[in-house]
Amino acid sequence: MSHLNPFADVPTILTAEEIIEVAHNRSMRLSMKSSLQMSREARSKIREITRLQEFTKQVKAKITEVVEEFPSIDRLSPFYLELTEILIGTDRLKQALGAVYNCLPAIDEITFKHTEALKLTTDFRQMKKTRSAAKGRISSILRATAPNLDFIIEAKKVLSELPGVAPNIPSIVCAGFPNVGKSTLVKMVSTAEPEIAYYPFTTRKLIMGHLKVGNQTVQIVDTPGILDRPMSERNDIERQAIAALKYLANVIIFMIDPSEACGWSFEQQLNLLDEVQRMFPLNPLLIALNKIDITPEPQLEAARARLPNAYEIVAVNRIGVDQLLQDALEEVDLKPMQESIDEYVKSLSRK
Ligand SMILES: Nc1nc2c(ncn2[C@@H]2O[C@H](COP(=O)(O)OP(=O)(O)O)[C@@H](O)[C@H]2O)c(=O)[nH]1
Ligand SMILES: [Mg+2]
Repeated sequence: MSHLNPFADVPTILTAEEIIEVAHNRSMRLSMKSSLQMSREARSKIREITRLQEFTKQVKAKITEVVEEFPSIDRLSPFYLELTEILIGTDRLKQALGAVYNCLPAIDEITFKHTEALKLTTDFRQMKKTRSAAKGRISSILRATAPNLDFIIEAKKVLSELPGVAPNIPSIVCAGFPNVGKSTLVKMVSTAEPEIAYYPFTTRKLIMGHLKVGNQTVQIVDTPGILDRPMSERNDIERQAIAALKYLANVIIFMIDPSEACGWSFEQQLNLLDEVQRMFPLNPLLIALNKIDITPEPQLEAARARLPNAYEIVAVNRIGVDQLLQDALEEVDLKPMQESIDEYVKSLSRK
């Protein structure tokens, strides 16, 4: 799934010092084939010009690669855009990328001027000095933008660890307290072993399963540690990152264990349901009462009375599960999705 994350394929980005070192080594390793008839001066001149140009070529290639291989911020899908904003800051990131790119004209100019100077020099010691001076000045430009490169490197590291989600496949997100049966449901309905992806906070994971409902592929996402405890226990960044799930969740299935075997009271579970509903006011949400096989009748009756529209399922035995999924999928509005697919296809032809 990692290829679905637009940041996963960004090649390794070098620090300013690494770029300088690579470019230096390449330029000094050049072996010059020069004719024996050439004077020492002429040989020296060719050598120093070639070295300088190779140095510049390497530096520019590395810089250009950073900017061109980095996903265009403006074309990110809303899920990644919002997480980039929360975790990195899109303005700061754009500014860093722009600053790195803006080094190019100055580097060209230094190279041009020093190459012209080299052409006019007749003293071969002076040639070496001129070449060295040019490399020094280019290195200074790189060092001045080192904090930008470091920032981009860090951003890439953080963003490439985000889960890979397919923006155009309907997604069902499971929420509910620990042990209510979310993983059981996801494993039960997924056609293959669900994949695990890390969510912004190192200990949080998204578990992504895939299934077919009719002829439609759907992703189902289990969110251990994410939507399973009260929001009041969370810091701002965590809350925001969780809110980014609104772009992912075409439907939320909120699971409740009325048997309370999970270790949480029915009341506690209703409170979390309320919070999740307030957190995702626009996402359709279906409520599933799970473990009805072990729920005593009075408790089940009480749950039904409070949640008359809830589905009743036994995730371990797949009882009621297929109806729940079918109805969940009906909540997914496929039209906007088709529009975003069209938009994506159009953006490809604009590229
Ligand atoms: N009796 C019964 N046990 C269930 C059912 N669904 C899940 N469980 C059990 O509940 C426990 C917690 O389930 P799990 O899927 O890990 O919960 P999660 O923490 O929400 O992912 C496991 O021991 C499951 O086997 C069910 O429908 N009936
Ligand atoms: Mg689980």
